Amino acid sequence: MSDRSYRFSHAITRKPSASIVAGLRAVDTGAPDLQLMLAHHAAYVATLRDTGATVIELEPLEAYPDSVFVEDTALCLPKGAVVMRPGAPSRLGEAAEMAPHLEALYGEVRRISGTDSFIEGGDILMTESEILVGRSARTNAVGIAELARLTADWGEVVREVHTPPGVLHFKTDCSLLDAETILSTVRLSSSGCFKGYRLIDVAEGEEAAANTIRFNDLVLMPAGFPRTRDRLLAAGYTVREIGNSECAKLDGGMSCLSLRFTPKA
Ligand code: CIR
Repeated sequence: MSDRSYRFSHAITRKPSASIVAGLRAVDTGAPDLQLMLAHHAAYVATLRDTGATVIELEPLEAYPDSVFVEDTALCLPKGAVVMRPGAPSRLGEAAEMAPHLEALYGEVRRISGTDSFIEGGDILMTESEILVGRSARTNAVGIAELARLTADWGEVVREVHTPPGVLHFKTDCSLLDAETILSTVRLSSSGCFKGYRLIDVAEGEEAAANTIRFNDLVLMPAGFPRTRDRLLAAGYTVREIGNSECAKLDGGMSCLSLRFTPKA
């Protein structure tokens, strides 16, 4: 067992820019407050660093309102990184902005390049044995097939699954807690896509708590979901709650804010 899916030496984050107020959102519940988002973001980065990891904090990108959500731009694997092709037109250019940072760390960086291929990191859940990719409004079958082709010689197995209708990304509704265990909403796990894994359900009415990250010894989860937090504590996880009110206005959560990896030279 490699623990590749939750033990990492590095993370990349990007500070939110003032243009964040123009970020994409499914439902408009008001503009995010930049100062509060910066404070939450700083707490998130500090928590990643508390685990001993090196966190590379990139400068804000004003031209891309959603660029704080770096997860969507790439998939970092043990043998190399793959630059994504986001399905949101306003986010396409973010992937190219990330590529040089990955090239500085990884020996090999590949790219999703088909003009019909769309795929965002938020739809991808890497486990110990496979890569689950949810088809969604941002990720299509062509993009998933290209990812499978690009990573086959790295020994990766890609499995196409479905993101629930009306949910932004696959990982909006689930996260990996350890090599065997997945935290999920019932609306997602009832599809049967996690057969063979141990499942912990988020509490009913706390669906927004499903997007957590296991990062080394910690589980980072959004603050404000006490029943799901208590389930994680009861299962033995060490939990850190991070304010997420401003990212939540833009459908973002814990996983979206970082790329997590152990670079291979
Ligand atoms: C978007 O709609 O693309 C952003 N407002 C939120 C992206 C969240 N990313 C993620 O779940 N990986």
